Amino acid sequence: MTLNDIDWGTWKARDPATLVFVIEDDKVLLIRKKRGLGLGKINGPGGKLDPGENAVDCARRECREELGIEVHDLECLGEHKFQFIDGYSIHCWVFRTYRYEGEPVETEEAVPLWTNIDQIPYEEMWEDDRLWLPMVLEGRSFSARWVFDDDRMLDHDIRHVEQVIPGGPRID
Ligand code: 8DG
Repeated sequence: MTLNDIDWGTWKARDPATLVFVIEDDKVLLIRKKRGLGLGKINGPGGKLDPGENAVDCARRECREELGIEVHDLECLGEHKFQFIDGYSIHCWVFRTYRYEGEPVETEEAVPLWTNIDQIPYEEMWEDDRLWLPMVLEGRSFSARWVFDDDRMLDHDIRHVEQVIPGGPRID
């Protein structure tokens, strides 16, 4: 299966979701995920939108639930359309911020990992992350489409865009 096998004009994800990258000095706040999709991998905090919730509210809630921090001034820099060949799909908005309150703590969902921006452990992350996380860290906006077989990347396309509009309230 490739990107061309999908009708992107009518594509709608099963689940809308978010990812957040908090930056402080030369470090970015990553997590080791203890449950959910991508269990065991290193990622940014984030997760699926709840019914009625918009992407910004979801991003803030996930940072609170996974790490116990309050994030502010979220800047939406990227959008991912992930299609898995088993039929699952997820539409993920990616945020960056330099402002947060509290100290990240381990929770039932995640272990916090302050990571040097030049030592990001891509080998322990989703296969696609090395292709777009540098853009987030540099503040370049993008829109990307991906085809995955489980956690194996089959096809992809990344475009630079002027602006990314975060997803509105989830309606189930
Ligand atoms: P749960 O624990 O209640 O089941 O779920 P959740 O916390 O609401 O959601 P989740 O399973 O953690 O949501 C999946 C997260 O994984 C979401 O933040 C988007 C993210 N994600 C993918 N694919 C990829 C990928 O290829 N790279 C990165 N970095 N993140 C990804 O779904």
